[in-house]
Formats: sequence, C-alpha cells, structure tokens
Amino acid sequence: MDRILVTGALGQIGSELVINLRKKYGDDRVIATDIRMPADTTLRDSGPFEFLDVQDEHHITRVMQQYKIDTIFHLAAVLSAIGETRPNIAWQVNVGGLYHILEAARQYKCALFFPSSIGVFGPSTPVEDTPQDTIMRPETMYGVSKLSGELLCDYYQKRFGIDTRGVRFPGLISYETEPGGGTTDYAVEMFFEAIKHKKYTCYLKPDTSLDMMYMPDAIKAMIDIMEADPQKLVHRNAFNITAMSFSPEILAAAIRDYIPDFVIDYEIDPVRQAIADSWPDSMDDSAARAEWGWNPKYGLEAMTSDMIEKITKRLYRTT
Ligand code: NAD
Ligand code: AKB
Repeated sequence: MDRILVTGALGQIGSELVINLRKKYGDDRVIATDIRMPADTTLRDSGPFEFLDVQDEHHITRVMQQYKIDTIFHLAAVLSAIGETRPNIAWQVNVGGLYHILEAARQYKCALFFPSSIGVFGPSTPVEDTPQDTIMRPETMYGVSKLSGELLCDYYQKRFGIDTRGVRFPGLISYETEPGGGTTDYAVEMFFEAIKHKKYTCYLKPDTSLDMMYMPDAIKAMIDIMEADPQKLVHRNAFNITAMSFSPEILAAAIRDYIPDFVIDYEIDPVRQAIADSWPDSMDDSAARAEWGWNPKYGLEAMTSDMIEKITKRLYRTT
C-alpha cells in the first residue's frame, strides 16, 4: 500500500481507519474523502482531504490521477435502517458507487477493500454458526445492495484480476464517531446513555442476539486482510468475521457491572426489529481464521470495560 484512498472517510469506521492508516503508512499517503467536510481537527489536519461523491465517476478518476492511488478502502455507503427508509438512494450509493470505484480500480490497477455486512444474510440463512458459504436471500435493500457488492467484487477479481478483498462485518462498537443509521447502533447508544443518564430505551427486543465487534479489532482486520498473502486466500471477498454475540439484555447486564443502577426499558421499532430478526445470531468465522489469521482481541467483557473508561474520559475529561 503506497498511496491510499478512503471513501466515506468521516463515518464510524473511516474516521478511525484514516488515523490508523496515516500512523502506519504516513500522513500524506492516505487521502480521506467524503461528501461532508471534516469537523474533527485530528482527521482534517493530519493529511489530505477531498470532497468526493462516489456517484461522480469523473471526479473519482481525477482524484485517482492526482494522488496516484494504488489502494482503495471503499467505505461510502447507506446503512440498513436508513436504507429501508430511502431504498433508491441505498441502491445508487451502495451499488452504483461501488461500480464506479471498481471501474477506477480496474483502470488504475488498484487493490480494493470492500466491507460487506451480516446484512447480506436473510431469514432462510441458518441463524446459529452461520457458515461462510450458505443460503443468502436478504430482505432489506441494504442486504441486497451489499450482496450485489460481494458478487461485483468477486466478478472484477476473476474477470479482470483486480485485487479485491473484504469481510462481512457484524455490528461495530466504538466511541469516537457516532454510528450512521444502522440496526446495530443500539449497542453504542446504550453505553453513552448509561454513562450520561443511567437509563436507555432500546428499540430492539431484550433477547435479540447479533454478532458484534469492537472497533480496534475491525481496523486490524481491514489492514491484516489487505496485507495477507494472496496465495493463501481461497475466498478473497466477504469473509465472515465476528468477535462476540450478545443481546440488549446481556449488554445491559455487562454495563451494570460498572454502573449498578443502570436501567433499560424497551420501545420496539418494528422496522429495525424485523431487520435484526433476519440476521444471524452468531457467525462461523473459521475461514478468516484459517486463511489470514483472524483472531479478535476484544470479547464482551474487555470491550465493555474499555468503552466505559474511554467514554467517561471523553465526556468528563477525567485522567
Ligand atoms: P457511516 O454511515 O458511519 O459512514 C458512511 C460515510 O459515507 C458517511 O461519512 C457518509 O457521509 C459517506 N457517504 C454517504 N454517501 C456518500 C457518497 N455518495 N459519496 C461519498 N461518501 C458518502 O458508515 P460506517 O459505519 O463507517 O460503514 C462503512 C462501511 O462499512 C459501509 O460500507 C458499511 O456498509 C460497512 N459496515 C459497517 C458496519 C458498522 O457496524 N459500522 C457493519 C457492517 C458493514
Ligand atoms: C447496520 O446495522 O446497518 C450495520 C451493519 C451490521 O451492517 N451496523
């Protein structure tokens, strides 16, 4: 990786990925882009930023030429809950945007990281130990667009030899940047509300289990898979990866170890509940472990302890 482009760089993942990539590969070699301007000074002042809409193929080409890009982390997308309210935009950004990025990768012979999601699975997928290769009939526009993305990445790799790689992320938990309109966002919200108000009203039922992962593991996964020996990759794209599986009531109990008077109640949102019900409870990530050494550091306890410590410091500036 010599000159790296990150699309959707101001989102939950991008805002942390850019800082990590700049530390590892050099500030000027990581070009952050988004359709918003950065408010965060760390990202804005540490290296190049370009306003870039992934639906604008000509602008993508200009940025690729200007910075001589050889690797792309394509994060720009519309997530599951917003995707259900605006399915046309979700299709255009998630599939149309990826298509333009794949074409740019083909033209400039770039490697490409594409993050897929547990959203690619549907109600007919096995819910426990969901296999790497299994039935995939998603019923959300997010899932349909992400599955199309997986297939497009496979196609460009086989047909044109483009070095496409990717993972299926579960819900990601972090404290730096708010999640952007997904179904798994409740987990992040619960931490902030527990610390600020000792109370949280959850939009998913108490026993809704979903795969989750702490952001440091997600960042490491993206860098590790892009640096993995391609000879060892059988799947290349869309590796199942997970770090923990829990429900709202289990997360609330873990938070109560630190905030004993934390109270949770429930007001179910039928749209997000239906999405969560159609996703796996826990995935089998043995292919990622075998092919490129995936091995997460954070489980539920370690993640909870770190989230509580970091959010408390952030909100109340304790040392
Ligand atoms: P996010 O919503 O926080 O950020 C997405 C970013 O894309 C935003 O900053 C937004 O401004 C930008 N964007 C939207 N439309 C754009 C366009 N037309 N052109 C350029 N930028 C545009 O999302 P995230 O959580 O950072 O997710 C990044 C990627 O990872 C997405 O592809 C998502 O599907 C995938 N993913 C995320 C999670 C998760 O839990 N965060 C889980 C699975 C997969
Ligand atoms: C969402 O809930 O939409 C995302 C995801 C799991 O893809 N967090």
